Amino acid sequence: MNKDQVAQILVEIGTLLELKGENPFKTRAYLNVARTLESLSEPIERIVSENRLGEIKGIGEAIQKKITELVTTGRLEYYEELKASLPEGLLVMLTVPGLGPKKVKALYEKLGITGLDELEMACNEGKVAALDGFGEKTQQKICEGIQFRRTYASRHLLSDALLLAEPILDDLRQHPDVIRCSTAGSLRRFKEIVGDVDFLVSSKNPAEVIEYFTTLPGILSISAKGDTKASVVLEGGIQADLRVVTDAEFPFALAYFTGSKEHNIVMRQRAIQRGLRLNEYGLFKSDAETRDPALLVTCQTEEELFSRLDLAYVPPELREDQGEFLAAEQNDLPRLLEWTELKGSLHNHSNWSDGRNSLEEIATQMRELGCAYWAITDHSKSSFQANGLQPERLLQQLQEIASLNQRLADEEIDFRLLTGTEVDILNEGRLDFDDELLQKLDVVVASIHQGFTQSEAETTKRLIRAAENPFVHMLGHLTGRLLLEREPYKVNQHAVIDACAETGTWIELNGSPLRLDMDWRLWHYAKEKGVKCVVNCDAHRFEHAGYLRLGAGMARKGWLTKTDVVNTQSLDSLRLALQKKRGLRRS
Ligand code: DGT
Ligand code: CA
Ligand code: CA
Ligand code: ZN
Repeated sequence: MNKDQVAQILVEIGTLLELKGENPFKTRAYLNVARTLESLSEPIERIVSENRLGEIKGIGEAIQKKITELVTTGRLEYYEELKASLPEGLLVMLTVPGLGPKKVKALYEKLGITGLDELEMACNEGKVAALDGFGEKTQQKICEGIQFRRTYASRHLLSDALLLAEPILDDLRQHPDVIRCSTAGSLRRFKEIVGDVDFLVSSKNPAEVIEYFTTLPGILSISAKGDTKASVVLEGGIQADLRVVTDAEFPFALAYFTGSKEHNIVMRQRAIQRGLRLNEYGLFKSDAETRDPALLVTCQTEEELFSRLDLAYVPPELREDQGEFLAAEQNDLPRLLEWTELKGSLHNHSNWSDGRNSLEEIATQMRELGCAYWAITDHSKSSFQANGLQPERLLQQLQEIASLNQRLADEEIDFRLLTGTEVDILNEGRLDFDDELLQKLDVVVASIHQGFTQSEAETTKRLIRAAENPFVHMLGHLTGRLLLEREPYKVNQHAVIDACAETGTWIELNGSPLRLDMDWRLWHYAKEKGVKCVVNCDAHRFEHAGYLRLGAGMARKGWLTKTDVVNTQSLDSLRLALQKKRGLRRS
């Protein structure tokens, strides 16, 4: 158990004691020791094994014993008992923004509340407001806090976290005491779901930066505030951590706090193999844990750090210990897709089905955005809940798009709408439109929108059958998952990828924040099989064009390059590519 983990348990003990109504002097002692531990410059294991805890100021004998037990056995009897002596729900209540130990204790003792549900009920009945020291306003705040907690818990969509993190990063960047700053953790690695948001700053004046950070707009409450780090709750209930380091430490801390843990482990091993030690403070010429500046191997940037370990720079998205070390050693990392290389999305909706905007509006907007093309793939007739198009309506739409494109051509504008459909894959794998109609369309996306409860074998067969249709260009949102909302349907994705490889069918990477489907973990396999990716917005309104960036980030995480992604091509070569599968079948 490392010092941070020990510190965290000490903090929790302090909180539990406070909940029990222990005297404040005792509870504060735990918090103080936790602080001291966090700022230690040497590993706690060594201090304990050399029996030197007593030399550290402010750690009394009782707490020394507890730390020793934690470090040597990984658990602490006293803590376990303390935890067991209180209802578990009280700790959960503490995670509601605005509720501290004092309030939770009062709610428990006076109203017998031991969990979120009971708390919510009591709020609804006005019982909380009636308590001494609470009142209407507090009750209202608690209600909102419960909602936050429910909705967001500790897993959040990447897009939500990015939306909150980017303005904060901008604010940090502008502060005169900030030398360098970055996001870190899973957000920087572009994981589709993040637990919390991590910020890293280098500064000569950490106190100023911490003060500034904790008062930024968008910060709901402060969970912890120390000399060099702070934890806060952002709007929407997302937790965020800030660490402030010296500028010399910055590249090392950035690599460390970007993770992943698995990636970090290998980095540290590589350092050891070279007679070095790597930690969050630096890379040191030493064969034992240290942060002695005299031993530091200076690196200005992460690039230098990687190079010291005989590695090419590994982009954050690839730091999952999924083969990046082998590739980086051989200088064989792919040049990852840039989102600006995308020339348009091939799966989008208009107000002809369930989208918001008209064809005309879409053409204008996407052209101004700098796209070269944009496919209109409204739903097919069986998706009646999404206002799917009957064949006659689709034919009408083709005419409208043709005349729109004619106007663009007349005005010598380098942009075209492409015609298309997102055709439903029906239960047995038949398509919702017949081949004769599909043949008339520039782009055909085939997706499943119903029958989610079929067996894996059935669903897999459905998708393979759709891929076998010569008029289907790509499969849309392969698993139907809605992140944090709906599980993917059961499907053998590898088998479907194999079928796509055989039939020359592309697979979509749906950039919608809830989908990001097909998952980044499978693209490596698809790429090996030669299956191309299409990064799509599945746009239902203008703003969704931004999903190109999210989708591209996921494509990067899946190791994809420009040539792996179909919609990086110019309109002319895209048209040829769209003809290819159909041509194969005819000859
Ligand atoms: P999350 O927040 O659950 O989505 O995932 P991360 O990866 O952002 O994890 P987080 O926020 O707990 O920590 C950020 C990074 O710090 C993590 O990716 C690696 C590093 N880190 C944190 N704790 C440890 C640890 O105990 N050991 C190692 N090797 N690295 C750690
Ligand atoms: Ca994190
Ligand atoms: Ca964190
Ligand atoms: Zn769809």
